[in-house]
Order: sequence, then C-alpha cells, then structure tokens
Amino acid sequence: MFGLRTLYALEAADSQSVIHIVEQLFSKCGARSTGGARRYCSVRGTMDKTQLEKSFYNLSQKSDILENAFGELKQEMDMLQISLNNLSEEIVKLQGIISELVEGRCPESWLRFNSSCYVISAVTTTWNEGRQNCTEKDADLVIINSKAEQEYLNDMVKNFKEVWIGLSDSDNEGMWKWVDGTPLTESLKFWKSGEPNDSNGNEDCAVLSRQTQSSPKPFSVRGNPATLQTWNDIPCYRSLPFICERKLL
Ligand SMILES: [Ca+2]
Ligand SMILES: [Ca+2]
Ligand SMILES: [Ca+2]
Repeated sequence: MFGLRTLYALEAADSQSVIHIVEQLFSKCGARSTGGARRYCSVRGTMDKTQLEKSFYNLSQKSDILENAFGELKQEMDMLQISLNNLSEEIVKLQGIISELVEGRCPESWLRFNSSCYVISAVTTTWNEGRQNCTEKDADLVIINSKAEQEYLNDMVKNFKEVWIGLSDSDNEGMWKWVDGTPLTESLKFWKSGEPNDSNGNEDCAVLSRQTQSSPKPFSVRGNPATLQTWNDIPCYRSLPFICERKLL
C-alpha cells in the first residue's frame, strides 16, 4: 500500500487527489501498522490539510524546475550532437583536401588510378594524332606498367571495341616499345592469342580491345573470367579513340 505504486499515484495526481489519497492512508492507521505505514501514521495529527497542500505545492514547483532543466539539457545535447555531426563532415572534407595537397589530384573529368590520371578521348584519330593530342594535355598515350593497370584499363574501356595505347614497333619491326622509350617487358605482355601478327606487314601500333571470355571449360557453371589478354597490333592510320595517361597535378 505504501510502495512504489502509491508514490507513483501521488506524483500523477493533483493536490486535491493527493490529500484524498493521504487521508485514506491515515484512515487505515492502527496498532498493527508496520514499516512505511507506521512512518506515515506517526505524522498523522502533526500534518494538517494546509501543510499537505503547501508541501505538494513545493514539490510541484521543484518538479517543474527539474523538468525545465531537463528540457534545456536535452536541447543542448541535441545541438551538441548536430555540431558534432557537422564537425565530422568538415573533418572528412579536410582529409580529402590534405590528401590532394600531399599526393596531388587529377584534372577535372580525368579518372584516377593509383598515382596516374586517365582520360579516354571523345574523338577518333590515327595513333600519331592521338599521341599528339595527349601531349598537348601534359600527358601521353597510356603506358601499362602493371597487371593491375591492365585490369583497370580493361574495365575502363569495356564500352569501346578498340582504343589506342602507347605501344608501337614503328621504329624497329618486332621491337615493341612504349612511348617513353622503354622496351616492352616480357612479363608484362597482354597480347591476344596469335598477336602481334603484323598482318600484311603493316601493323605497328597497339590497341586495347574489348575483353572476351576465356575459352569455355566443360561443366563450368559460373562462367569464365574475362581474359586479360586484350592487345592487338593494327595499322597506325586507323581512326580510333585513345587513352591518355598523366601524373597527378
Ligand atoms: Ca602507366
Ligand atoms: Ca609491326
Ligand atoms: Ca594484329
């Protein structure tokens, strides 16, 4: 009777109801009252109705003040949370700016992979004209220096049938070299099967062509991975799109 439920009822009620509840409690006082009941009963007679009203009024006031303080604290907490979120966003932006300052960045509309920037031309040209177009942009036709770069480029040109890369044997038939003068490395060749074949003795410039699936294997359920071997030698006068590569700004 004098437990939490009673206290909860006291808190929820208005002053008249409280007095009614307390009067009810006092009416049950008797010789057999024990514990909390005895404590309530011991104040019977010393606490009149006016005192009860006054006490309740004081308690209500304190409760209002606490509620207001709690409301203000909650508002402050919400505002702090918003500030914290804004700060986190700022930090991410700043990290981006710092990494650009430290590592460099690509010109607008160029794609970045590791420490290089790439762009596929919107026009088609001969191999030589493509190269000239790249050098005008402080770049050159792409040089493939790793398997990862070959994979990246294969994916980048998946919507193109063929694109020029910076590899040719125009100077010395059969001696393939990149546009920076370095000879083609044996371990980094990605010629299609049967290429380079110098068809009609007139194929001195290299293209990256659209990937095809590896030879089908029997009972293959999930399909075969696309082959990495996508290069072909073709005549340099053909008109094709080309890939420029440049360093970070
Ligand atoms: Ca490269
Ligand atoms: Ca050739
Ligand atoms: Ca060929």
